[in-house]
Amino acid sequence: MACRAATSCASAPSACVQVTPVSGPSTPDFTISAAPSSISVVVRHTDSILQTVTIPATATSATLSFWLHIDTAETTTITAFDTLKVQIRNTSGTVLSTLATFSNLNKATGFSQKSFSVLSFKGQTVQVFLVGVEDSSLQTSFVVDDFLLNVQ
Ligand SMILES: [Ca+2]
Repeated sequence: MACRAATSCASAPSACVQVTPVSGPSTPDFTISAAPSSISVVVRHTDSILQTVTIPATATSATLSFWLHIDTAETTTITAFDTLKVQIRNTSGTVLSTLATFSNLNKATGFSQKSFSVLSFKGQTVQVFLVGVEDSSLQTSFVVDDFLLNVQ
């Protein structure tokens, strides 16, 4: 992936300009700083997905659930280098609540189901927003599937 190529730029700075930023939201994917004697490259890879939903005002329960699998090349058991945030945002994109933050520390075999009450947003149209951020080395994959919003 792009991170690998950019990481190797430390030893071949001229190659850095060849790296094409991946698509993503407003935050820059690449920060490049140069000093007289060195060039350092920091790669920040951000991906996000969202789904806009309306939770009926008459709801008596509203549960968001999905399945999540995390695999990573990170070996630390202490530091969250790569994160996935599950958020509720308004339709302007302002974060109303961060329901959970997962990271490389949560790596596991197989999928597990996560669920959150979103009843407090009844009567509103909101975005279910997932944003994953990786640092410059060692990939982490946040794999999500089977989103459900169960309203009663
Ligand atoms: Ca990483």
